[in-house]
Amino acid sequence: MHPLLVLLATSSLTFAQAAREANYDEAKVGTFTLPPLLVAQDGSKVTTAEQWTKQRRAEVIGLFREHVYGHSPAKTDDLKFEVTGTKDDALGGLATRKFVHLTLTKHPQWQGLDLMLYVPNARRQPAPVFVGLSFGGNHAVSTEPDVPLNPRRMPGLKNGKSGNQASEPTRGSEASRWPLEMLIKHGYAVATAWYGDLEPDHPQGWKDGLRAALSPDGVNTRWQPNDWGAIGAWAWGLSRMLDYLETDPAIDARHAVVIGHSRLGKTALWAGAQDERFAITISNESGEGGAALSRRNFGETTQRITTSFPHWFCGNYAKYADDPNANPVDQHMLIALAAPRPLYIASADGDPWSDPHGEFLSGQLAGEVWALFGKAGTGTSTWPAVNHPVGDCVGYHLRTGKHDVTAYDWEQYLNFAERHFAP
Ligand code: GTR
Repeated sequence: MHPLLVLLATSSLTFAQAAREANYDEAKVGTFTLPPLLVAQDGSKVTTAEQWTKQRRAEVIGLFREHVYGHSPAKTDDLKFEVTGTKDDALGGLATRKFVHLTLTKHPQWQGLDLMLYVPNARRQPAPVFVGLSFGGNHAVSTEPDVPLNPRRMPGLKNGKSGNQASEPTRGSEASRWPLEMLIKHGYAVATAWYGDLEPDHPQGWKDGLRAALSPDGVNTRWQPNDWGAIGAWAWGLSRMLDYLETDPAIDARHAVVIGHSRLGKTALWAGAQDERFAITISNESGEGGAALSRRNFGETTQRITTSFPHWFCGNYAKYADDPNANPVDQHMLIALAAPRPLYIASADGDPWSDPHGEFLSGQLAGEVWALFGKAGTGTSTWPAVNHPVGDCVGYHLRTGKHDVTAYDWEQYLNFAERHFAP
């Protein structure tokens, strides 16, 4: 069985148990003190946008590197893009679809990433673009029969049973999360790739991904506690996708929106925090280790996530499993790293595991950094009712329904992007 399936199979029971046993009672959250966002490490108060930009921002990003996601390597100088297919009448003529194979020529151990790009044919100028990774691969995002199945080892379905290769029954299986036609009709391009191309999602996955390829010791690497984890590798890949998009004349890469759901929402937040070329960041139900405050004992906890998914983070993060209060950061500080660029946080009321209220609070508290730039964040300190989107530079909604990405979510993201990208 594929190691990912083994992981899921072996952890699902404990997982269900953990989910049942987690605290879902607001009255039992208790009190906690968050690390101050606007006090620099030398004790000085940060009161201007300039102080934030020149001093505090770098400190906060450094803390996240050291204690949560690890330090990622800089961009390498060997990125190669090869267009492997173009179809100018995709989606019934609405879009041009392109496949681009990204590799690192000096790091051939990494097999590379297959970027799938849909660009609206009706555009009069280069198109703004949503950039995000998928759980199931390009053939799962699109229903089009000529999108190649991912050739790599990945969880798939063969004759209705789990297999190690992608197969036809999984085609379009993630399409409801990627409403390509809707986005194309609104004038947006969509660039996506399978996250497993960057690193397969299991504790040993790094050996078959970017992290081993970029490390001098390859699969024999002994990771230091502040070295990057899988989220770091996935986020690094999003930046390389943007490197390609900057070279494509059909794309307006200055209007790139990085988006992700759940663990890939955590990834989008980390990518948007580090790479300021992303004009907007969107977190869809990213939960613990994403938008939700770690110090709030509600739903998933640092203890739980570092036990189930240790490979997502740097080793140091596990130090805070028993005491998130000892962590020098909390997630409102991650949200703040997007400022002054707009950022959107979405929660769902049927997804208490992600701590919707904690996700809102992060966004609301991060607003003090937007305020330094004379901009408003969520615009309210009251957690809004379901299906009532709020926010200026920090958008937020709590949708009805389960942990998923739905058309409702995308409608809000389109409104938000259109509002902020309007000339
Ligand atoms: C869960 C995990 C969450 C979230 C989710 C997902 O099992 O506990 O933090 O990331 O997976 O990515 O679907």
